[in-house]
Amino acid sequence: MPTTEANGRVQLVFSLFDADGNGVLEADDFELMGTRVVEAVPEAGDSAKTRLLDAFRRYWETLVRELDTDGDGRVSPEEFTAIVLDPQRFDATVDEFADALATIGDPDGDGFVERAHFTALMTAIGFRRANINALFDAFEPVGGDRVPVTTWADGIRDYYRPEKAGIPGDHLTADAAR
Ligand SMILES: [Ca+2]
Ligand SMILES: [Ca+2]
Repeated sequence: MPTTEANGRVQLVFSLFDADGNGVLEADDFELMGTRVVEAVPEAGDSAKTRLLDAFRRYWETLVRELDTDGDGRVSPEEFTAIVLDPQRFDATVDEFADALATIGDPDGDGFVERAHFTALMTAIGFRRANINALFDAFEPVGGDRVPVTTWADGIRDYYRPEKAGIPGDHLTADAAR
């Protein structure tokens, strides 16, 4: 069974990805989200942008494939949670997504994500500013207020791990943060 924290983490993602707020995820939600997130770092290279758009599409395609239903192209919160918190079904997808998202946050390619880029990307996804700052701080930024790309990518992978609790990613679901 996933931890309470893991359920909370992915339920939050569901609510953010449901960009039109109709209670189910559809292909359009992912196109909307992908476009919005890519625009958050205008100076990123085209290959990084394409890679992230592809990662969002694969995220959606994995959901549809794993659902194995009549293919109405709609994913409910329950279906979403069951898939993304099952590493056997979702590991490869989240792996690619994590690397693509963290990499676009490093447009100058020095291996580090600056807070401004991190904040722009996470705001585009829909997370709240206080939670974003708390997460960045939990990654223990180094000189210049930046975190290694790999730290963020690993943090995203952890976010989807069903057995994890008390991780930096839990700062995103904390209501107390202001
Ligand atoms: Ca929707
Ligand atoms: Ca950088």
